[in-house]
Amino acid sequence: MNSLSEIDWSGWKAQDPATLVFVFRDDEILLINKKTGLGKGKVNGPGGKVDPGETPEVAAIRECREELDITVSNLEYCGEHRFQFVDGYSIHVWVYRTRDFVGVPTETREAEPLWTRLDRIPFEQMWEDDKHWLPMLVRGERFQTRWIFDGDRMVDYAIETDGKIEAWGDLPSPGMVE
Ligand code: 8DG
Repeated sequence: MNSLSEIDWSGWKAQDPATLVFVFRDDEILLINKKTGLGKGKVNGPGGKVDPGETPEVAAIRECREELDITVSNLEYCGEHRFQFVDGYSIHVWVYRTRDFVGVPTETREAEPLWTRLDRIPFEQMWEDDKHWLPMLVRGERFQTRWIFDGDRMVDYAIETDGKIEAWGDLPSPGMVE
């Protein structure tokens, strides 16, 4: 499988539902060094699989508690990713952002917190797709995406946006570390 067109997306259902949360503070974004699970060793946002009976939003809040010991609120829906891996695994990820949280992000068994300047996001340490959509999330541009991955390698993708932008004001553009 090496192209999106080989998949019947209308009947596609992921094996796992999951979430990602991006917390903002001034011109910084809260990332993590992910220590367990899918994407272990990469930089990412907090998040994880949705448990049976949970909504994605409730799962997102729980994962921020479990991974960083913070309580997030006022989550803004940013979009959804549909990931199909060539080995058959699939995961559907609901993505949120917020500026509201209580507590100090603290290292746990699952994650080490990394407050990161928006112009210093380390895309080379992240999943290959993130550089395509994280700037959209920072701008407040909603997305619906589909990706094919062979392990860590991105094989094909499509990004749709409804053109609606929910801007938060003058945030710097995400940039690469030199
Ligand atoms: P476990 O139950 O398996 O131990 O852990 P979990 O914490 O519940 O789940 P997880 O393995 O951490 O879930 C995978 C996380 O990785 C989830 O937050 C979604 C996220 N994720 C992908 N693919 C990509 C990607 O390409 N980019 C980014 N930024 N995140 C991704 O699954």
